[in-house]
Amino acid sequence: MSSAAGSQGQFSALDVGTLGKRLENIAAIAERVGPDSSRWTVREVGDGNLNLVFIVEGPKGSVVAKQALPYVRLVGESWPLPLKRSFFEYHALVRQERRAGVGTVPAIHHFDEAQALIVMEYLSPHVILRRRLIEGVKLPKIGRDLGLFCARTLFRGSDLCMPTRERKQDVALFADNVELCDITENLVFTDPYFEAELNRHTSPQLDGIVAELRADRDLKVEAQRLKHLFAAKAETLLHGDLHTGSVMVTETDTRVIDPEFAFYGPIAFDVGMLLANFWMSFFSQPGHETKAGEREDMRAWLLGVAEEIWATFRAEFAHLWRTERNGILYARSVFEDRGDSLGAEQALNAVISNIWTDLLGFAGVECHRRILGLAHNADFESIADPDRRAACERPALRFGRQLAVARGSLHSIDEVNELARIIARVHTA
Ligand code: SR1
Ligand code: MG
Repeated sequence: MSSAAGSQGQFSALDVGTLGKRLENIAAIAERVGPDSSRWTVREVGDGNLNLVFIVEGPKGSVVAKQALPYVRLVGESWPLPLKRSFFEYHALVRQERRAGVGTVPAIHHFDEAQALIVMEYLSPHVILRRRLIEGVKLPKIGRDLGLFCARTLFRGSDLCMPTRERKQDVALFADNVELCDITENLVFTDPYFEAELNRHTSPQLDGIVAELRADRDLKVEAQRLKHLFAAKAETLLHGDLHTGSVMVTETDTRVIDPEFAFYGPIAFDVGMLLANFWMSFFSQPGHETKAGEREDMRAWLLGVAEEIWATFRAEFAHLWRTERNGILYARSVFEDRGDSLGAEQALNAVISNIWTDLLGFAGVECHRRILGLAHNADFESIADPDRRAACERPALRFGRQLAVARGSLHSIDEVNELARIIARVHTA
């Protein structure tokens, strides 16, 4: 695997005409795709908010090339964004593969820091998980795979497990991902709660509830407390943008992609973001029905996935707590080595309980920002009829408000799923 050392001069944005020449002399790529780039086919397929993504196919095989642009693609050159996000994505992928296992993220074939270019495994026939959920397709392994991914990456990247010198160096490395954190700090925690310039929502259908939420003092306070937590609790290396658009799937395989928002933050953030996207999918399903009630089964399945993610996360986190708790936190010298295994279990329960309460808050604000902010999600956006879309978005907003404000009194995933069902029934009209 080549690295930043193989960098090829000043940054220039690549296109389908120039990418082949850029890559053909890199042995790791030529071996996979074939030696002569004139025999390659290159397609630009990026539909995300930030980057260029190319599929490169040749006589021997295929790769994906992802290049960061010096601005936010969704908005344009008026919003500059540093290329170094590619560096953080590369380093996050390396750590995630080490912590969650080979085959949980795409394999990396080449990284060119100056060109902000990562060349990686072409995942095929994988598709973006969000797309499958919109189509109403159930994926049998998804809950377990994502629960394990979260537990393993988040536990093993924390002071519960890592040698603290190594972790502190890593905190310093990722602390420079300032601009991507700034996006989250503004778009997730702040902008939805006032009339920020880039906000939009389904209007006029949602005008009433939007005004109500923006005048809701308890909600605003909770959103700012959650932002405080996000900014101040450098607990573990996060993916940082773990939604259903950051996961590629087949029936039998699950890969987490796109960790360019990676930085050291609270364990609960990734899990909360992820669960919020399954709950939003639950609320969006009626908008994709061709006849009433058609997606009831899918909706029940989605709530079941939320349950499975949390159950798997908890069980794996507990397993790692008992077997890999070698960091500076909750030292064995205080508990097990003194014959106090019960003390270690009590501490585990306290840690899990904090993660649970915090993740509900993060899930709540994620539901809000995808409906009120700049970056909406396709679950709702692909419902063309605005009345129908608003009928799905409204209960999701109510649900998000309850998660953010009343999270301290929601004690189990069953209670939260029941809340989703009740709100869906009562607030759809
Ligand atoms: C300006 S970037 C908007 C959003 O896209 C990314 O996927 C993140 O979710 C970010 O918040
Ligand atoms: Mg992304």
